[in-house]
Amino acid sequence: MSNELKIYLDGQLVDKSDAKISVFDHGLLYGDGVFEGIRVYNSCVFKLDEHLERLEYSAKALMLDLPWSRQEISDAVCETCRVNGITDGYIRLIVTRGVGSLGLSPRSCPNPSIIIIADRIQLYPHEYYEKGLKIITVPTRRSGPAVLPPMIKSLNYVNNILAKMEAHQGGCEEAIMLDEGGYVAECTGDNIFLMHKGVLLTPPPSTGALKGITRQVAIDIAEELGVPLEEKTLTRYDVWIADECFLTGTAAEVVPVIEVDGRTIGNGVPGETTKAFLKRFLEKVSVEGTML
Ligand code: PXG
Repeated sequence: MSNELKIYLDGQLVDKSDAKISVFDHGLLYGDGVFEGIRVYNSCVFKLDEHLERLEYSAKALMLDLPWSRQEISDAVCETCRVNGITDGYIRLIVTRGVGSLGLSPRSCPNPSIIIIADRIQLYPHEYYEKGLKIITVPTRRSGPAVLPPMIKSLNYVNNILAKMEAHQGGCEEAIMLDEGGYVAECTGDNIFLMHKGVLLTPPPSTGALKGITRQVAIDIAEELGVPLEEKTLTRYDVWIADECFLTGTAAEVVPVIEVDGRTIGNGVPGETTKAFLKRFLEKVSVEGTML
């Protein structure tokens, strides 16, 4: 056995260098497929069931029949972590439409493929959490439910990649994407929260955002900490005048934002509520989850 990372590919654990899929896979040809980004903390997979439910919903929306039960996928995720000795890391679970002929139709793809990568996580620089992020609003809009429902976590991320590049061009690491109506949707890979006059605000996911698993954790924390929460349509103005702002996502966890579009948020340092949420989040991930 080599000491290479093992990748789960259609029921087999194969060396990273052998983990290859066909150039005729519609996941590659058309971005036809779904994925999840999941974290493992302290030998427990955080919110695994919630991620697998969202994967099932994304697949259902794309009429992609998953030939594996939730338990089978869950077991495969845990096994992939175990064989690689990943106790704290990042899991990328991908289901592609599978191999077919050229042409959009998924009818030529009888068998979806499943890929599970479990690797060590590249953590964001510590200073993001200490000092907070500066972000900007970018021109690329999040697609609305009439175009490509943003709740589907599909392999089509070019919309978000355009926004990410616009963020970089503006000297920022993250960007606010507006929905088709010009309201705040989310960031390129994170949901957004504001604190204003003691109330926590976040856009409803129905029109322009992914229903983030970490977003739901933040909502749970608000309840635990007794912070009133409103899911409300938000404008850039609401963001500019907020007392605090933070982003949530599996990769980013809970990240403070201290400047948006050149406007200082609050005092220009991570807010007290944001810090309390991050602390509670880190407590939760260290004790909850599916044991490997
Ligand atoms: N919005 C979008 C568009 C996302 O892709 C989130 C919000 C946050 O959702 P969760 O469920 O993670 O709280 C996401 C998640 C990556 C990566 O590799 C991206 C995500 C998650 C993990 C890793 O860039 N996106």
